[in-house]
Amino acid sequence: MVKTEEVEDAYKVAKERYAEIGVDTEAVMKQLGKVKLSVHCWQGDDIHGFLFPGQELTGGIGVSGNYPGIARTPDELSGDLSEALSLIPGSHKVQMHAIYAVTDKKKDLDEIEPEDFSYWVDWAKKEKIGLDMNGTFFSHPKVKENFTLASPDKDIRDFWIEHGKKTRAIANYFGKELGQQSVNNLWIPDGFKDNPIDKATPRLRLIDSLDEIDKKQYDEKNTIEAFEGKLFGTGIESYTVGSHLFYNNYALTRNKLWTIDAGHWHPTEDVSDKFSAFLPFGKGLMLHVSRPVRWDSDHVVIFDEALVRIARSLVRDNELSKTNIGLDFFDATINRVAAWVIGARATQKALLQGMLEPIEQLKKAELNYDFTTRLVETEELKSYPFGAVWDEFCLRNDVPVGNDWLDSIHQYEKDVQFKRN
Ligand code: RNT
Ligand code: ZN
Repeated sequence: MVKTEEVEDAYKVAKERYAEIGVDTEAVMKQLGKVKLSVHCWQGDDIHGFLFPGQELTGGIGVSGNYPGIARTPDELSGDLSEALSLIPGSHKVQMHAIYAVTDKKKDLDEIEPEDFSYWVDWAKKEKIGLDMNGTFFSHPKVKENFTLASPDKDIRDFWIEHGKKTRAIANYFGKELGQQSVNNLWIPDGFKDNPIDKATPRLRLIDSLDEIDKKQYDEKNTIEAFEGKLFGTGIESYTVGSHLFYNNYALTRNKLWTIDAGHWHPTEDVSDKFSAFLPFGKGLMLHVSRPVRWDSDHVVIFDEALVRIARSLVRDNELSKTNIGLDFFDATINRVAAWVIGARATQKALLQGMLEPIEQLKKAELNYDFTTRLVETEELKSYPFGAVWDEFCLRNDVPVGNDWLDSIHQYEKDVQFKRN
């Protein structure tokens, strides 16, 4: 167990070191405490949901691994989420997906209503958190040849349009009940494995479908839509209807949010460079913080350079207030509760490191063409004692410091997860 006095002593030293360069660690911890992450429910059960037991995962995404203890029921999933949230400092949100509706009736995706999510709203009230929403446009027989909203078949499009409308009513209910705006994210798999002849018409159909879904007005205090594009999916390599440029333009012209999933780009692209190119024109961003390894593999987010860049850009460019930071990864080779905690804590650490910089000073150096100072200071900052501030932040937020949270996971496995079979 990490000793409290040691954490406090180390923090005192770190506070001094940062004060010397004009960084107020107390103010930074306050700032970090205000950043809500939107933790994705689907890491807990490998994106199965509860509406269609046994349904195969489709849409060109995939989960691998079979670590014991997967959540199989709403109570198991909400229990696991509560356990994860208890190990993540601060107060956050949870992202739902349509397939997580909890109902005794046999309902399809075009029939779900707000009441089918009352289970989650009651749970969120207990946890004192907000909920975000995602439509589920995959893992369903009405996905025809990988097409949904852009399908050439009117009946297929109509089914998914109705689904989209239902998700908006549900997100509106989340916002109303929980008193926090619920972001309703839309991602569809539509696209072709091989080279299409007509790239234009599917996109025009998608525009019509989206406009139809969004016809009804909802109070933005309660909900707003976000649109997530992508480069490709497995089996959908040659053409994606909802590409990045498509949704960038759609979000801009409809005054909605654009979702940037960190795994949806060419591996050498720096997604953090896109925020400041979109935000001067757009309403805001939703992020799906993820980790691609060679492809859109959705590995658990770790404290790596790509994550640090994302966090630094948000902080340095003052974009936190216009950005919803959601997580999106799924790994079944490790404890699923630990996966949430690893990804969330890594994201917070990256934000903290980004905040522990003399940003105004660095901006001044840059304005004065003093690139030597810029490089020296940013390099030296990397070995400043930010870990001591992180530990203090955990201590003050009443969550385990350092590796100590692994003991909680082992205990939870023994008491709860490994008893499931
Ligand atoms: C797929 C998208 C999408 C999904 C979730 C489960 O590539 O990233 O966000 O991961 O809807
Ligand atoms: Zn995503």
